[in-house]
Amino acid sequence: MKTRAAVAFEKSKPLEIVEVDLEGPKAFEVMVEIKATGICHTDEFTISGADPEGLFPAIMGHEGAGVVVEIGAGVTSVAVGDHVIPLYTPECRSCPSCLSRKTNLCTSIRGTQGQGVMPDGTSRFSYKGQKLHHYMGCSTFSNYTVLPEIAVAKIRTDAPFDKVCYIGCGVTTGVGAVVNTAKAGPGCTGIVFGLGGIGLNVVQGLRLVGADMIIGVDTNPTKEAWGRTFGMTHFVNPKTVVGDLVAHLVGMTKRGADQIGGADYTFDCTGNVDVMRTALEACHRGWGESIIIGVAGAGQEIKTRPFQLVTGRTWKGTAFGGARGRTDVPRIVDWYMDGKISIDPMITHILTLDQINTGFDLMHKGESIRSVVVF
Ligand code: NAD
Ligand code: 022
Ligand code: ZN
Repeated sequence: MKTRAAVAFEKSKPLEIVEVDLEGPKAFEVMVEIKATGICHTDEFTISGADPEGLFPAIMGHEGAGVVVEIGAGVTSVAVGDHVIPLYTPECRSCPSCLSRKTNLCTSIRGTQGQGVMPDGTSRFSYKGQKLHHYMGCSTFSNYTVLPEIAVAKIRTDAPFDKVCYIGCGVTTGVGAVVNTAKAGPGCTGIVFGLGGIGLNVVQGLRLVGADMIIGVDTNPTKEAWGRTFGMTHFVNPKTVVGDLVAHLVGMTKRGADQIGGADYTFDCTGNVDVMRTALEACHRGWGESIIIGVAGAGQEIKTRPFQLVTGRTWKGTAFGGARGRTDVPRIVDWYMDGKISIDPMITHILTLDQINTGFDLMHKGESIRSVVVF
């Protein structure tokens, strides 16, 4: 069949909106009509050519929501008409990683996903006879896409596509980093570095678990109001701090008779390796945990003095907020529908597929939190 898609034909070129050919789902695959998709940094990272693993031509997009329109042989977990969110981190429930219960990084289709093809090694997309690559196993910048059955989460049918698509990446990453990776609880203190589309979701995750103090750190002063909307209690702009930023943050979080400062949990949501060091050193000696969410540029390295870890701080990282997609994503949709988390104000721009390149411009200018394309 034919479907409209935004295609990245070459690196660092604007996406072209064209009609592409899409083959139907093979065994254990499903075809999904994408109703809405968010535009995320990783799409931009790959399109720009900065991603050394980027493949072209390809159909990007990994933050979508839609409806199953066709199922391949052997598919049992979803049916035609089901509402789903595509998962760039699948959940097969049978590989060693899924069975370990220690990680959400399912390995069952990892190799082919990274090569931009379906698990059988072929692509379902083509344009004028030329193969197009899938992207992060999702390719949500297409009105119709094909995914492995294990890479879709079935969600309730009353959830609005143009909001819950954001649960496909940003919301789950931020909220999940707090709930799954940090396992933060009531009364904790947290520092969130970078109040963008991810950091604001970390802030609301901390509010959800009942944190006492939620400090937001951003070099852009307009982010203060954004942070407060989602539960941030204190704001720090590193540009206006006199002296050492770590000392300033530790000073703000002094508690107890010994007056040792530092947060229980800190989160890097910038992807900047210098910020990652600050985040580690701003967590509490003895038990503080610093969680890296931001994706740094290719070849970047992090550093700190070993003393920081010897004195009991823990450095962690998280992918997709540690969420097991098919299990956790439907619950996060419920949290949204029950008003436990909010999404609507973060979706600052709604675009048509033809306007998708504008979404990337808005991201560059820092004018958007999230732009969503509605098909
Ligand atoms: P964003 O651009 O919306 O937000 C980044 C924020 O950081 C901005 O508000 C910016 O002003 C602020 N910032 C930049 N430099 C800073 C500094 N030195 N100190 C303090 N603040 C600073 O980006 P986003 O959508 O929130 O994504 C953040 C990061 O998370 C990206 O690197 C993205 O690739 C990554 N990410 C990771 C995962 C994962 O699973 N680990 C998933 C999604 C996104
Ligand atoms: C999503 N991300 C950033 C912004 N939006 C993002 C990028 C990469 C990862 C997670 C989220 C990520 C962390 C660890 C891995 N990836 C490797 C997982 C593994 O090896 O099992 C990652 C993922 C998918 C892809 C590449 C890297 C891909 O499909 N190409 C989850
Ligand atoms: Zn993303």
